[in-house]
Amino acid sequence: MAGTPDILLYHEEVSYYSFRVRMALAIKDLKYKKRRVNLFLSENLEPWYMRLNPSGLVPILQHGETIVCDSDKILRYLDDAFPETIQLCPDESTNEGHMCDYFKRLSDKIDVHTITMIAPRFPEITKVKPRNPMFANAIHDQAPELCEKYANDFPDLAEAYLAKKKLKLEELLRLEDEELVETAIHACEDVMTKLEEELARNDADMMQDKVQWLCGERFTSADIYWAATLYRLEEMGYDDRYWANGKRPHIEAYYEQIRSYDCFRKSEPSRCLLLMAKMRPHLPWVLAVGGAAVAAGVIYALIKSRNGGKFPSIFAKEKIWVWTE
Ligand SMILES: N[C@@H](CCC(=O)N[C@@H](CS)C(=O)NCC(=O)O)C(=O)O
Repeated sequence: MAGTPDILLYHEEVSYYSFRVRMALAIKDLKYKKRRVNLFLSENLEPWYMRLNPSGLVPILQHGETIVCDSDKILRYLDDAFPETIQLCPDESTNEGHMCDYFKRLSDKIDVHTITMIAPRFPEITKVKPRNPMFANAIHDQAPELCEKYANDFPDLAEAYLAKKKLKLEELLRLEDEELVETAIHACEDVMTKLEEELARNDADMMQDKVQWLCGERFTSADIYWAATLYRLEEMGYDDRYWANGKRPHIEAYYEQIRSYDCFRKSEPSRCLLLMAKMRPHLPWVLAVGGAAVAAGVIYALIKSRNGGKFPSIFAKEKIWVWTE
């Protein structure tokens, strides 16, 4: 593995933008350390993090003394800082560079935030069922108050906290915005149609035996953008609506190709975390059944030990499982 160990990625496992950066680091085969910033516990609002990135957003890449915020800037930085690694952002003056920019902007037309955080509240509009339940309560209604408190407690960060508080209040107001969800869902449909057309055109141009990515033979940052976008749409249950089962066969095939790319698999959010999130609503049942099983085990062991290592049969003639005290 190439690279330097003094790279530290502040990220959230399930964050869309963090996924982009993890993928870039995997493709570049760069060794790095990770520090999870738990957005579900508002760790990104803690002063130590706001000092690193006053916008309180993940991811951040720290390379030695250099701190880079924003996934797109990080991708570009990694190309510049490690020119010997696979380059992901082609020169903007080339045809490949134009295409890369075009596909990235196309992906950014999808309102991922609304689709992830707000749309699940309106299943009658989306007509889909999220596979990842983690986002259901991801917007904290306490966040504005927390920002206010931190603004008072840490005057050096007051400006950043008050700006964040304003954004968090706006975010809360959008929670009930049905129209916003309608717009996001339909805009996404249009973007998918456009992507399908572009991929069909690429397919027609495709040279035999050559893997075709969005901008040609090379995997670029445009593919990273789309890998993260299609993954998120799938997590939120939109694959059936937008591309699966032959609906948009070129997107289906392209996503299949992405999914089988080992750098994608290495960078996916932890399965264990997702499983835990899925189990969470059933936690009372899991605890009750688990607790009952443990209690039964203890009683069984106790009875056995009191009866010389044997568990009495319920058909036994004599009653042998008596307490000896
Ligand atoms: N433009 C930024 C966006 C980063 C972003 O929105 N991150 C989200 C997680 S996917 C976040 O940190 N949200 C926390 C918050 O809004 O307070 C990038 O590309 O890195």
